[in-house]
Amino acid sequence: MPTKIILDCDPGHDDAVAMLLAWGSPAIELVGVTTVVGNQTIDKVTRNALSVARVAGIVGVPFARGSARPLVREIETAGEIHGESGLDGPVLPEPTIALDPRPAAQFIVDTIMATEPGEITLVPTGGLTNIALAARLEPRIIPRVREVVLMGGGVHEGNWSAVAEFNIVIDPEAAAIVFGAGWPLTMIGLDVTHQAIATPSVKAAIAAVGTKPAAFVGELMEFFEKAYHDAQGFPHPPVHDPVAVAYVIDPTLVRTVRAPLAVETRGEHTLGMTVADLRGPAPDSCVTQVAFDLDAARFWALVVHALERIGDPAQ
Ligand SMILES: [Ca+2]
Repeated sequence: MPTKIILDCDPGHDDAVAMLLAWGSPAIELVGVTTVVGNQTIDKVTRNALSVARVAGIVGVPFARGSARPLVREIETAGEIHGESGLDGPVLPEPTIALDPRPAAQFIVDTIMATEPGEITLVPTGGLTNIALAARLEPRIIPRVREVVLMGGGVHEGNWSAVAEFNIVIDPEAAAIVFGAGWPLTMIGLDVTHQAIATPSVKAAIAAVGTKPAAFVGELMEFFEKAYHDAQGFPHPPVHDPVAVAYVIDPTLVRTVRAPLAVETRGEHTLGMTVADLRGPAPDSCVTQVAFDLDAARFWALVVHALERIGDPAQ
């Protein structure tokens, strides 16, 4: 049985790859895509999600628009990494599917309450605003969620500050709610996603798929490479978000360590830091874990396989 996921995202180049991986994998049933302010404004990332859906031929999956701003803080976007549109590089086709009328948090609540306990895995790859709002709107979802597998944070690395990662630091209060909710939670942070590098051989393998969606990913990676090089000095870009989806497909792709996790919401220099307590074995009550090493070859093979399965959808 494929694992049912809701992908909560802010496309975003790596979010787009995460969507394609989720849609193309036989191990995943994509039951919804929700959008959240992050890499760009909610209008832009929502339009981007719908454009990616058209590229990938995603049909029969509800898309719901989420929060336009973080819980407490002002909006902070990542134009230097993702461009003015949030998905600069390829031509983005006009969306053809209509949004679900519900706000994302309500959609998440309704979907979880309408399915069996333990059926839905939440995969947030943006700020955690929608997920925190859903947990507050209907706390009964918390014990019903199978697991939260999020891209965000890092134990030994930051990218938006010395110690904080973008998805966490743009809405640290929401992250604190989600990390502390009590549901099983796996943090796919920078320690592992900085190993998901789109190297020249990875790009060649994607190009060799020879389809329009694969070419679309190639164009995304071309922009992403230049942006990551100019902004953060990477020779080739780390493609963070699909690692969270890949973990759901095959947890053996990463090494995880159970550890209590907390989010810094007040630090003068450490706002948005994810603090993992790695001092010895985690207590039995600990429901959180953090990912470290990635089997990058098998990860990219999953992405290529998903693109092969998607093929060239009718437009
Ligand atoms: Ca993202």
